[in-house]
Amino acid sequence: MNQQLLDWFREHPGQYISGEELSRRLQITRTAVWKQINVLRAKGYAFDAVPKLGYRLVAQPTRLDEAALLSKLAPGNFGNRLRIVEKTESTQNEAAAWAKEGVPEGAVVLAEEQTGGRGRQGHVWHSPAGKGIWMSIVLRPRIPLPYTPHLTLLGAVAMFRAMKKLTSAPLGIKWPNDILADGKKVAGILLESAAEDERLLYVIAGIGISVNLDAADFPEELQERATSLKIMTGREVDRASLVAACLQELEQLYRLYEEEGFAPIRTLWEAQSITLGRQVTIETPQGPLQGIAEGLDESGALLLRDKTGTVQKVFSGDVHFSG
Ligand code: BTX
Repeated sequence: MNQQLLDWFREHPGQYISGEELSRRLQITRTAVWKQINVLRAKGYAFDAVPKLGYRLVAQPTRLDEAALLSKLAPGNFGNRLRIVEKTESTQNEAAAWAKEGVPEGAVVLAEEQTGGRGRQGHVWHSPAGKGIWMSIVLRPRIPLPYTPHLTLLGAVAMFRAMKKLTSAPLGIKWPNDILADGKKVAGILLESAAEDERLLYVIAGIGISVNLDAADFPEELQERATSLKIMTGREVDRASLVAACLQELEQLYRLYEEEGFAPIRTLWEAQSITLGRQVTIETPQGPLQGIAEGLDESGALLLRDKTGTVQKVFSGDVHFSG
């Protein structure tokens, strides 16, 4: 039904088509026409609706095109094994299944839309169609299991650098894995790993970037907390270029980490952090902790100085700025 409706609009570019005519052509009620238009709007199509004239198709979503994306990547590197799916529950699941089949490091799964996108600790990651980067990368790091938090911080720096390259949005990294723009979340990274006998088998690095979402694309409860690159800069960003930049930055930092360990990553992370030097409250699994965030230790834990002067290591939690 969607397809027939779209075909009709594409055959009449720039023209208004009345609801009555559409209902006659497609043999559905006018209410059904209106519902179908809204389904298409949710997929990224934009329509003008003018009383008495009808509907006019004014914008179509740009699709992530495999050939276009591959042409932007350096040969033999991250992203050369690439799967782009229209809709999936979560690219994390697709990438994990692929990793179990033995796909090499650097394989990437991208989805136009996720129906069950997830963040840390069971959070929902809102992933509407055609406007974001929802991707998972298979990594096979040769590091001890307790070092995996390094990769979260490395991923955040890579995303930050890629987004900085292509946009003018005022970005900063919030510990451990968020990219904020003007205090609102614009991107996040989720690491999920599989291990056997303390040995890492693979890590799936999930990257979510709200690229071309408009304010109305976010559910009400996220309006205050989330934003997109388009909202921040007033411009659409080419998603294929941003995917390519993310993969390039990620691979470069990953090689640096393999060669020199965590120290250079830690310096890069600290330089872009908006968490350090601030008074924060951290909701940890063990309860809230308050203090001043002072830096990272060699494991990637956040060093928090409380009001008695004691420095604690925090391994996971949600940071809230309190001053
Ligand atoms: P997180 O747990 O740090 O952040 C989740 C929180 O971010 C939510 O509770 C909500 O407040 C906010 N949020 C949800 N959706 C969005 C959005 N689209 N833009 C901005 N803020 C949002 C962060 O988890 C890690 C997210 C990784 C998402 C990727 S997408 C590809 C891969 N597949 C998958 O299922 N997850 C990863």
